[in-house]
Amino acid sequence: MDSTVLHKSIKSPKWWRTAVIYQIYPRSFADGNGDGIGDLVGTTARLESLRSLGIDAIWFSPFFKSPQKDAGYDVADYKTIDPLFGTNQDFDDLLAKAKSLDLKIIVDLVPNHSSEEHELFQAALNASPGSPEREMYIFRDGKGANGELPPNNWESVFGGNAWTRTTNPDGTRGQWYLHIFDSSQPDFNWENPKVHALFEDVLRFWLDKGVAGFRIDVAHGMVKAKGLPDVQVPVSQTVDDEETEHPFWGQEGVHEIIRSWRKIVDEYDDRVMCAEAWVLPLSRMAKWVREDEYHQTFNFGYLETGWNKAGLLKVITDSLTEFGKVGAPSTWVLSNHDVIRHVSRYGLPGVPPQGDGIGPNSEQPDEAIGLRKGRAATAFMLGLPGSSYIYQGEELGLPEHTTLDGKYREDPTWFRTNGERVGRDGCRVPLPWEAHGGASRGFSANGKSWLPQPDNYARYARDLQEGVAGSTLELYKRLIKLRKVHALGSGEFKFSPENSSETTLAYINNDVLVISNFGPDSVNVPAGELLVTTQHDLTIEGVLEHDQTVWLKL
Ligand code: TEU
Ligand code: CA
Repeated sequence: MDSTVLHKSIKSPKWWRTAVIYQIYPRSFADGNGDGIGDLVGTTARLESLRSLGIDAIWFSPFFKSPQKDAGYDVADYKTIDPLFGTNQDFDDLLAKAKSLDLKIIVDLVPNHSSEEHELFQAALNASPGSPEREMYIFRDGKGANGELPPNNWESVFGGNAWTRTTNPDGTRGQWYLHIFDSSQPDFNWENPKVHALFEDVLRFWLDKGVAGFRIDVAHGMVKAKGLPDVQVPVSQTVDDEETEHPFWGQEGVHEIIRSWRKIVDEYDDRVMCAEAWVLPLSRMAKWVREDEYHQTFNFGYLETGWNKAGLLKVITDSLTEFGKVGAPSTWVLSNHDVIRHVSRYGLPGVPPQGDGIGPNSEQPDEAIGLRKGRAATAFMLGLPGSSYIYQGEELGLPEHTTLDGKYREDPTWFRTNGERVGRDGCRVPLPWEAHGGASRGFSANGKSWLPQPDNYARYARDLQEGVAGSTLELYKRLIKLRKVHALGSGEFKFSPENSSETTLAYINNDVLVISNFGPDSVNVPAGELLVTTQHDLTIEGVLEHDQTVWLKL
């Protein structure tokens, strides 16, 4: 470790370069009409809580018209709010209130696939092979004497085959269509200019409404290799070396699409596109955020690093170096709706593969140590320069629901693997707002909730933490506030070898020294004005205990 400056301070950064962006998973944030599913009216009523948290922007997971086979990532109409969540008017009202609270709104764009219920897919099913309707999606004849075998060996991310065979109107078997995700999510054919036109129109529709930008789902998908060749390497959802080509992840042609979107987005003032691209290593990920492409991309390398000193030292160095080379800010993220909540990951000796989840038969996390490490990890993350993402509930220290009964599960992963992989529902459970707010703890006025909360959620309810010194909620508020006061999002950043030891890692961002202790023993910290610490409120007495982070003013 040396003290090279890895990030230079930026004088007047664009808002998204330093923003703390809060992810709302709409069906689990707040229910306004008592059906047990979160919605826009419920969310609008709770918006002040996000203002007080101090965040800059909200990214909403999809709330568009959808049969909800993949919790809304199967979109049937990109310009209409699903009645489950409300109306387009409810969205306009939400946007207006957010604006009055100085909160920006980012919406989710799902361009790789639609729902099977999208009118274009229905038209394709009802049209004949080779027709313009079928050309909107990826239909192929099967292999084998009677077309009974799928066109290639591609597998669905959720398990099983990535192809489903259609049935003709006369009952005979027909062509196959491609779905990299669930069979209810047919992939669009991005070779077709009409698909480009469709999404350009969608972009403008939401930009004209005044959203601050888009989170782009499967942002490195869309284009498939010519001829749809078999996957050679074992089927994996990420490309994780420098060179290997993959027939459906990170094809060169995707960059052209992004450039065309960037032109549209740049016609508007100060909007942003954030890419969900599970691509590693970081040098490869950085190609998605070159000057004329996406503005930023979720740093999944950081998310996967875990609570360990050497790993964080490396991933931060690589991130700031690689994103720096292309002039993009790095982002930092620990949790989202696809991964086990980070406090629960840190409570386990090893982390299950992404998307697998934790079920009643799995090893159970240690809740106390997980929370402790989780708080320390968040404090370490929020001092870094760039933009940070927070997933709803983590500001409460909320753990994963790790014992959810199979009968409640909705993730397609659960169905497609016959329960072998329990899937992602455990991180999607509705939020506890009030400890004594009925069976769903204030999520819904009548106690309903589409997934039941585990008993321990009572301890994490927001009202128990509001204004309580040392609570996770107050810790997040303080970190986000200090981050602004000291301009850490755009700060000059370097590691601090002189303040690090064998078990601690220290960095300096502007005038703030951040130290985390990863080891089992307490260590002494240098004198300095205490700004925040993750284990004691306001007093520290010069000692940093295990799994604790402290911010000191230099
Ligand atoms: O995820 C894309 C993706 O590749 C993974 O995060 C995937 O969800 C995970 O590996 C499954 O275990 C995005 C969304 O974030 C996710 O919620 C959707 O299910 C998926 O796209 C399909 O739209
Ligand atoms: Ca509702």
